[in-house]
Amino acid sequence: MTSINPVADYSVEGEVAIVTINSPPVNALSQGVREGLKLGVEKAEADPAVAATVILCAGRTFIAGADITEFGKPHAAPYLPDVLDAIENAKKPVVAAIHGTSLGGGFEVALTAHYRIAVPSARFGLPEIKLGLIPGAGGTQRLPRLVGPERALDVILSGTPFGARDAKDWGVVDALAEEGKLREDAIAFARRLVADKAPLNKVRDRDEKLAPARGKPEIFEAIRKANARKFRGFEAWEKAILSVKNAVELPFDQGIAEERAMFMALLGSTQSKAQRHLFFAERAAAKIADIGAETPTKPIHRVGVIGAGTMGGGIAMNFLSAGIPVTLVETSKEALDRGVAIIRRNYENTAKKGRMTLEQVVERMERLSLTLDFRALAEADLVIEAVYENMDLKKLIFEKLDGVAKPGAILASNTSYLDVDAIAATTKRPEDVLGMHFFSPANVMRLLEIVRGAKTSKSVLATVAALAPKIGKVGVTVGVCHGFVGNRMLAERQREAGKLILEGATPWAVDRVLADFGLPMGPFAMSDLAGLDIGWSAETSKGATIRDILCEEGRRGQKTGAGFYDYDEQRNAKPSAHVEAIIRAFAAAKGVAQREISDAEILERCIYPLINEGAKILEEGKAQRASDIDVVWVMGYGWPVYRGGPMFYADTVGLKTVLERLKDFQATFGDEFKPAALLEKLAAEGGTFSKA
Ligand code: 3H9
Repeated sequence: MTSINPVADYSVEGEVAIVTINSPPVNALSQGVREGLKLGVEKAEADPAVAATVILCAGRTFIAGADITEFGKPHAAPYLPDVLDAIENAKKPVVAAIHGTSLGGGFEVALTAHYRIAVPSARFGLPEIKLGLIPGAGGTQRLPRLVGPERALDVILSGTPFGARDAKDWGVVDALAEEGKLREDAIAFARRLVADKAPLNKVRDRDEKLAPARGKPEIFEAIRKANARKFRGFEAWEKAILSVKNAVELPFDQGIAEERAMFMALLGSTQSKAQRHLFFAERAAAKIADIGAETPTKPIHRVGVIGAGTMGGGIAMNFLSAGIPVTLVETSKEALDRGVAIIRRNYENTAKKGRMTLEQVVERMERLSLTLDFRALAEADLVIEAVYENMDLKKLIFEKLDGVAKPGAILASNTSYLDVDAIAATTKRPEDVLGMHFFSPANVMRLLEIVRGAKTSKSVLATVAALAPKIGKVGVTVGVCHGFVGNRMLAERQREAGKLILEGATPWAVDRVLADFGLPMGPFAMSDLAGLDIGWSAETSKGATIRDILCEEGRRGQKTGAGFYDYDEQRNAKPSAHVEAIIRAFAAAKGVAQREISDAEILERCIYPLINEGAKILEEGKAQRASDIDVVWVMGYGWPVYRGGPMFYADTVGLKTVLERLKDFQATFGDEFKPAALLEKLAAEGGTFSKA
């Protein structure tokens, strides 16, 4: 074995050269890997003893894509297209031997080889769309030639990997190797190619899967139409469709050139920068400054959940799905029955959609124990309280839990606002207490705010942080403050939205502006969906707010057919002139003058105070880093990924601009807009939140 460079080795077995890439953790296509591949293949070409080449990767995976950390920085030769040319134009067959994940540029390397062999557990995909990109090294031109444009677009637009068996069925790989014997099988495969004088198969020359689609633009139109909602706001989707259409209609070299041009343009776009930022933000969120790998974690074999309402049920499902048994506790049989019926129905619906088998539904339900006896929680390693937001009730529950839970058990509250330290203080073991704030629907939303109390032990925090990915969540560690990170910032937006409608913007205008910005829905549509009467009581309501008036009239949101909007039978929303009149009268009674309000003002009034609050959260150390706040907003509140989260968005707008607008608003509307000191400081230094 000889070393080509620090990340690539070259060896020869019989007549087969093996170029091994070894660049942990994921063999991404850094300069060294590109160089290793090119020099390795060239060496094999020049070596008279060699008749075929195998490209193999060491470690846990084949090449997982371009090196994302290199994006946006000056690029050093050799460039990927030149590497791919060297592979494809080799005169001796090149075989890609694949294990782990062959993604993005890594899959494109494999598609350039003349043959592909993979172990059954290998996975393939073009996830560039998730980074606001399209494949930029031939993926949009070669994959359609192997599997047809529709299936290729399915892979490219979903960004979701597919398995080796599908790859074999679809003609993406030529052979399956035995699990764990990839090297031997790939060498044997290469030897057979030599013995059979097998041709140098170049995917670029294939046409049989493209020909049937030629002259049929309706194929692409149908894909656009079917996904219009999903694609809204994103730049890369349309480019991906266009590029695959090029594969069908243009000569290969022209298709490649166009693909490269679109890829490069997207690489420089704010959208792709935002999505790349989130890729690293999601991974950074898992790291907690003072907690290293040496911090011991506790085993979690059984979880207790207190409360079988919507939240409790959803929380329980996360653990049941991850194979962890759950004891669900309620105070009445009716509540327990209702809760368990919802869990079962949710699973059965998933099964109906084909995303789970009926056996899996049964398995999950069998992991669920139901009880009215609080003492059953004694068996649990982690107990999560999920009753409604009432401090007295939560304190009572934790006091009782303290007497029941086994020593060392983790005691968590799913509170979305309340003081976790005050809750912890009701127990004799505040070091075992923390917040686990799930987002509704808790079985779907990926965010988990992990609320670190003043006394929470490192081991308890490390355990919950490690548990988050096991139950499909991205855990973000936050400090104790009212509403933590997400709801504390949301309150700023809600306050301004409420003020804006009094000042003359309609609820539909506010909702439209925020939906156009890319949020799934605006605050008023959201209130209607959630129900205006959450936390409202008919007995104490005195028409003191617009919400009170609407609820008193029976307009309690979608469920009653009317709220801020009117709803038809299919729950389609229609603006209500009646509500506009209510708001006008209310504003007049309060002495608020109404005026025309521009879309720009609506957006800035709703978004900038939220960003300002994010800056205060950072100042106070309630979030570890600005990117954690971005993760919270993208995963928990539907902030558009192509805008990277509120703090990243502020960076793209420019902190000086955000600061100036806040100061304008402060001068007009008062100190609710007073800029955070951190924002003032960064704006003065020309800094950004990302680099703060
Ligand atoms: C592309 O290929 C463009 C081409 O079409 C055209 C080029 C011209 N680069 O996720 P993990 C790091 S676009 C740099 O925790 P897992 C990651 O940050 C690219 N670094 O592990 C983490 O670092 P740290 C298309 C990368 O086992 C560590 O590796 N490819 C890259 O759960 C471990 O990652 C993709 O989009 C990278 N490409 O999952 C694939 N990938 O430990 C992106 C990972 O410091 N990657 N890192 O936090 C993935 O989807 C997952 O990482 C993978 C492994 C499934 C591979």
